[in-house]
Amino acid sequence: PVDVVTLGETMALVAATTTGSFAVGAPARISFGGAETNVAIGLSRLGHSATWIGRLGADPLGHLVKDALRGEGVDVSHVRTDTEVPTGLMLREHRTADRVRVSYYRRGLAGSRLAPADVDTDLVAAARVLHVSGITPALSESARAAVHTAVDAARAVGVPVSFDFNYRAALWSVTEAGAAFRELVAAADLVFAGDEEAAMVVPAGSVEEVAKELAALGPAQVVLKRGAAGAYAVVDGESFTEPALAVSLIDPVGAGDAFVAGYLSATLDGLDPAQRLRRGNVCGAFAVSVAGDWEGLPRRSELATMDATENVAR
Ligand code: ADP
Ligand code: KDG
Repeated sequence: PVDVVTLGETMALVAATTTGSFAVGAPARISFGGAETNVAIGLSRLGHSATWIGRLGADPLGHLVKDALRGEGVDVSHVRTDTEVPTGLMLREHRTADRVRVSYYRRGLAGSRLAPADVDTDLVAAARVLHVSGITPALSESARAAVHTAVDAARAVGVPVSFDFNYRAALWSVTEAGAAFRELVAAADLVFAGDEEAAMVVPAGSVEEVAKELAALGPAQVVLKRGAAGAYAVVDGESFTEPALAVSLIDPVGAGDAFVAGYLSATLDGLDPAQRLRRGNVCGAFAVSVAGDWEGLPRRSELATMDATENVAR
């Protein structure tokens, strides 16, 4: 049995490596990203086993994603190749030094065709944790149904469900997403959200109030990811807060997924809530100070490097 099962959409990525509009001949980096595979890679690097369920096209980008995930040690044996449509793609322009613009080519493409039949419910039922995000239910009716198939399979046998809001405004409205998120919060044991995301489901208020309101919907653990302010959690009615680490911000994309990987890793290791938040913050710090959605994620042996007071270790 696997430690963590997750499902969702992963797309290829073409990211400009200089600032300005896309132009002929401009340099770019080819990679890929997806909230759930970012989490799976983070867990794998920390020594846990992770299976990702998703669809990729039968094309060079599909091969790129699958090969890279396999190289990262993520189990891709449940990935389905969709021969009818291509793999989705994200284009990321560094429009100015401070403004990044992402264009998505995903609607109707392989990842969004995820369906209930793709979910091996026996696999989910044998896992230690099921992790889902709020991106998947926004992709299509079948993807939304796949999430519920996995969540129901986990709940039926008491496998803890982890849910990260991950609201994407390009995919659906706050109202639509809010209703879907509310249902998933009620079904989850562990919920991750940003302050603003949380306010899509419960009345806006202080961090403490918002976390408590979310916990009142059911989950035993509610974690609020707060960027450079670190993270706050309510675990079994008790509050915990941990500051972020002081690092240079290079690329904020993927920080939340890194945090989730760290928090889940510490949970699987049986660590206490403060240590879970701490490992989440360390992984988030690695993610934001390296370019790429997941490339900066730490291996277990590297976790302590964030404690070093010297910049160079030799
Ligand atoms: P999301 O990517 O979901 O919006 P956040 O921006 O809250 O998530 O970041 C997730 C975590 O990453 C934070 O809780 C924190 O641990 C870490 N993090 C984010 N931004 C910074 C930063 N500027 N400095 C240090 N750590 C950060
Ligand atoms: O959380 C980071 C992900 O969002 C990113 O890697 C790509 O899944 C993605 C998206 O929808 O933006």
